Amino acid sequence: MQRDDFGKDFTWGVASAAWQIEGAWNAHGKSPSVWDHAGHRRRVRGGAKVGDRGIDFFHRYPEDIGLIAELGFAASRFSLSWPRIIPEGTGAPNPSGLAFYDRVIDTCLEHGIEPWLTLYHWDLPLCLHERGGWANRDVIDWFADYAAVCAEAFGDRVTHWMVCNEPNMHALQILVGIFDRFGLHLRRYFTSVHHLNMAIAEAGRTLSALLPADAKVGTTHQTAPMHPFHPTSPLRRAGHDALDALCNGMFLEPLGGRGYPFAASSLLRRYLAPAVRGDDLDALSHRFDFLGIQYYYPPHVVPAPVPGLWAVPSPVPPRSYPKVRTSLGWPVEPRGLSEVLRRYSGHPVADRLVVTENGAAFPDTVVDGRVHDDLRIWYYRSHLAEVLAAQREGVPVDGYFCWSYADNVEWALGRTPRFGLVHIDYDDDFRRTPKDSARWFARFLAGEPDGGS
Ligand code: GCO
Repeated sequence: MQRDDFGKDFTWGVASAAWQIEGAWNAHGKSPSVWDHAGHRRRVRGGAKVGDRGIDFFHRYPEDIGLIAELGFAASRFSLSWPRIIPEGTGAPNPSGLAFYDRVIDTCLEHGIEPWLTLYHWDLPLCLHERGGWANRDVIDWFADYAAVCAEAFGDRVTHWMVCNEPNMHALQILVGIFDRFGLHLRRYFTSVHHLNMAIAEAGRTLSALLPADAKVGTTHQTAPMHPFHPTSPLRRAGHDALDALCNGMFLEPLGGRGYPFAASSLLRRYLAPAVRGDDLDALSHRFDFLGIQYYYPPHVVPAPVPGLWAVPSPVPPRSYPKVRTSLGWPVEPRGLSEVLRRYSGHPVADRLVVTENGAAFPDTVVDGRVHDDLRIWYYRSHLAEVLAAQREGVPVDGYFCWSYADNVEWALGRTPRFGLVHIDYDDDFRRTPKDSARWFARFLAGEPDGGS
């Protein structure tokens, strides 16, 4: 396997998200986001300082972008922080927030790195959350206005845009009440899901209307193949269909113009249907230029007598499951990646697919200035082989972004899981050390077959 096998136009990049890397949570007029708030309430392992400092990308972006270029990547996917750009959530943008992203974008371009922008990677301005957040239907307009501000500010230099990162995972945070009261907030969850979907479609239209004709507007989704492993159970089919509808279908089917999969789950009929108004189903449908596929592992699913769900992800893996696990306990199952690529090939939401996140956390340590993360190299090689296999079968996938460029703050788990190609020493002024996997990528991207190993 070598770089050229993927084609000359294939985009090789790294991915990250504002709250996970930037720090400077209240610098130059930025207001708190829901994730700053969660950190301050100790809902992030390690407490407030972890999210507040990120990996200090706010100050070190020149070093980071320089390193991304040195490794040979051609693109960097990062997200814009809504509360940095519009501290009050709506209304006037903050000039110094915009200026920060101007500097980041310009530095990328100077290094020959194409910036791929995500508008929203979960850091809703806290002030909007206090007005009901995603459960308040006004959020559809708030979000479209924010999209318009970003398009006007950066559209002259940025070609690739992603509207929203993994709405399904963000909705789960709302479901369990991570931003306020823990519990199961079912009605708020399903209402928020509908508004997220409406906002994604509307912001997609806003971007396409305001950006130059050659701009490419996409959105990303966390895809997971559901593999129920009790083949004899009568609940198997119902459980598969309901879980798949709740994890995937209720997000992508309406965007693709196919409406909500109400038949698959009574929960959808009971809790989501009441949020749908008159022309919503038309407004939900929007064709994007590309769909960002994000894949980590296939959850193992077991039947459970929960009406409307009939199956739950199980913490106990079946015996047939792969033995290699990441430090989060996720099984390493590369074939799942080609499976989801095949599945979304030809989906009406977009013609093109891009793997916008894939990667793994392992317990890395620095020894004599090196991090020997052979497992991560193996992880990337085996997943890239699946991308290539899918492409050879005709799946229109033309890009791959590693999660992540550097170790960073993993949502509720803080600094513990290390997902980076570059190691961050939190005890030594955030010192950056490229791991062996970064060196492997550098060789691979320079054209060495199989990264020279
Ligand atoms: C997600 C996010 C990333 C995560 C990564 C590892 O997929 O949850 O987009 O921000 O950090 O996936 O869990």
